[in-house]
Formats: sequence, C-alpha cells, structure tokens
Amino acid sequence: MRNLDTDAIETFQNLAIELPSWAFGNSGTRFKVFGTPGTPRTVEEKIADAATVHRFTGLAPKVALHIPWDVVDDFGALRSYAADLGVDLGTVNSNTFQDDDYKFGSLTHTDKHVRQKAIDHHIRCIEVMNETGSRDLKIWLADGTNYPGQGDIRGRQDRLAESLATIYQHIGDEQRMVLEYKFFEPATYMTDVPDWGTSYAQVSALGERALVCLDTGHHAPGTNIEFIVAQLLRLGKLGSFDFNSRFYADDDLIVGAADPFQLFRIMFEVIRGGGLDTGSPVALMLDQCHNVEEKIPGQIRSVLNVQEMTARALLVDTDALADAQDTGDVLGANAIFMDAFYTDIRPDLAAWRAERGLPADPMAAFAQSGYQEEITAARVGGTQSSWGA
Ligand code: PSV
Ligand code: MN
Ligand code: MN
Repeated sequence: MRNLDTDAIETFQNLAIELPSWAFGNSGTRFKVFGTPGTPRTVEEKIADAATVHRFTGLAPKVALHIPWDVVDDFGALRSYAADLGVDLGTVNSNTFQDDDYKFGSLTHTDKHVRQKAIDHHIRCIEVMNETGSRDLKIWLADGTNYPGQGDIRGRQDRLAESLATIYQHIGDEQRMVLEYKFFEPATYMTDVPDWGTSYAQVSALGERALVCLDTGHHAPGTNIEFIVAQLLRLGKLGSFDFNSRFYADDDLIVGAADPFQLFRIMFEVIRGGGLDTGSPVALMLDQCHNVEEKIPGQIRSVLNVQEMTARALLVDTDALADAQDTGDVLGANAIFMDAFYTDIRPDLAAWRAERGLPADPMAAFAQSGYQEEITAARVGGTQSSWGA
C-alpha cells in the first residue's frame, strides 16, 4: 500500500474491530424505535449478521455480548456456533440498569443487598466469559444522582471501590475488567464514573488486569479525546474503545460519520502509543445503534471508516513531523499532519482487499449478495431483538 513501510503494513494488518451484538437489534430514540425487516430474533441470528460483516470486510473477527440481552442455555454451544461462522465471542457487557432494584444505584447503592445483587450479576458475567472464552468484562454503570444533595458523592465512590474489588477477585488470570466512563445520562446531576480520571483511579486501585474503557461518545463537546488516548496509553491503562460518533449527546452514530478528522487524530495517537502493535492490549470495539439506516451495512461502513482513518494516520511522515516539531515549525508540522489526513487512500484499500480475496467494495458486494433479502424472507415470525432485549 502507498507509502507504507513494512512496520506500518504490519500495524495496519493488526486492525481488528469487535462488533456489538446489540447493533443488529432494533434501537433508537426514546420517541420511536423503528423495526427493520430481517432484524435478528435470536442471539444466533445476531452472531450470523456479525459474521457476515466479517466475511465482507475481514475486519471484525469478534462479537461482544450483553448479559442478559444475549442469554442462552449453553454458552459453550454458542461459542462453537460462532466459531463455525468464523468469529469468536468477545467482550461481555454487564447490565445493572434495567432492574427496579437499581433505581438508586447498583454497585454504589447504599443498600448492601442491592450492591450484592449487582456484584452477583458481574460474577455471573465472568462465568459466562469462562464458557465463551471471552477475555474482557466491560462495566458501564448507570449509577448517579439527579439532584445536588441526593447522594453522598464520596460514600458512593467508596462503595463503588469496594464492589469493584469484590468483582475483580473473580476475574481470571487471562481475563480483564474494563471500566467505562460517561459524564452524563441517565443521571442528570452526577454520574458515579463520569470521566477517565475516575475510571483510572478506580481501576488503578484494583490491579493490572483492570483498565479503562473509552467510549468516544461519552465526552463533553470539544473534549480533546486524542489527548486522553495518549495519556491512558502512556499510563498503560487503556483497555478498550467503544467507537461511535456523536453530534449532540450519546448519539451512537456510525464511527467516523460525524467527524472523520477526530477519528484520524484518535487513530494517530493509538498508533503512536503502540495500541495497534502486535500483541497490543487495546481492544477496539464499536458501540453503536442503527435506528433509521440498515444495520449490517451500518456496521460494514463503520469498520471501513476505522480502517480508512487508520491507513491515513499511518501515512503521517513521523520523521518529518518530529523534525518540524523539534525546530518549532508550527505550520510545517501541521501541514505534514494534514497532508496525511487529506490523502484519499480508498483506491489503495480497495486493491489491498482484492489482493486478499475480499471484496474491493464491501458495501456494494453486500448489497449485491442477496443476504439482506434472504434474512428478510427467512426471519418472519418471532420477536425482533431490540436494544434491551
Ligand atoms: C450507554 O451509554 C451505553 O451506550 C454504554 O456506552 C454501554 O457501553 C452501552 O450502553 C451498552 O451497555
Ligand atoms: Mn459504550
Ligand atoms: Mn453510550
């Protein structure tokens, strides 16, 4: 591929993006969730769709599960089913936000019985991971308060630390816990893990196998996300990404759709910090919903966007950039950076795919494959899955 040396090609080839099972279900705003023909009715059908994205792109070898949305009787069998389709089961996402008991919190709750219930749910998730062969337990909490004075901020942090420590004891030697942060929603005044600093403080107290998960949609507008990426990589605490893009809130739009330049800057820092090196501990995942657009093409587009910005980030002439930076050549440095971003690398990527037996244009190939028509015809009856089921 154009201008990429052997090391850069190796880095590029390491790119693998995990897909969330829930991206294939119906989801949307609180106003209306629109159904889509062919939407999966079972966990197996979600996995089949995810495997299809991988087949057309070669970029998505894992599917993340959400418990209890993706509960099956036999997770070992689900693992084999996925393997037969060419994918592995990935991150297990816990859910302590859809039960009345969690109205005032889960791992932070003042009532020790509720805390224990939330801890037990995570222990169950780890058992699932043992059966699915998953490495990562991802925790995103809806815990927080709506009004100043409603909760004891400090006490909630202390209880969170205690609950996480209990869960962490159950994490296997080859497993990890990643703690996701979000500065708003559903709580309106304060969330208990609002930012990377809080996540970092909490996971650092636990041990090596506890890391931070960065969801690109969970920051205030204007936040310099690539700075956070650089810092967490520097500290060895960036465990995973939830990729998506946003215009206003936690929009969960296709990654790279709202701001490809931001994705470029993030991928540049990922590469700079070794996050795409062979054996890197950084897991790249999508956390997206497709409300009005088709879901499988939505996921194909997403992984291609990450691939494209990765390739462009690898085009940055880092030697020339370092020179310009060292000599105080502000505009020269910026120009080197922008040159890479503005380079249209799509023809190179198409050729690269074709050389590897993948469709040069995965979007077109999927549209022509008949898969969508097949699932639309086959998946009648039953209940379509949705975000939350
Ligand atoms: C809610 O904000 C959320 O989008 C988090 O980002 C989680 O990763 C995801 O839901 C699934 O639980
Ligand atoms: Mn997320
Ligand atoms: Mn989110």
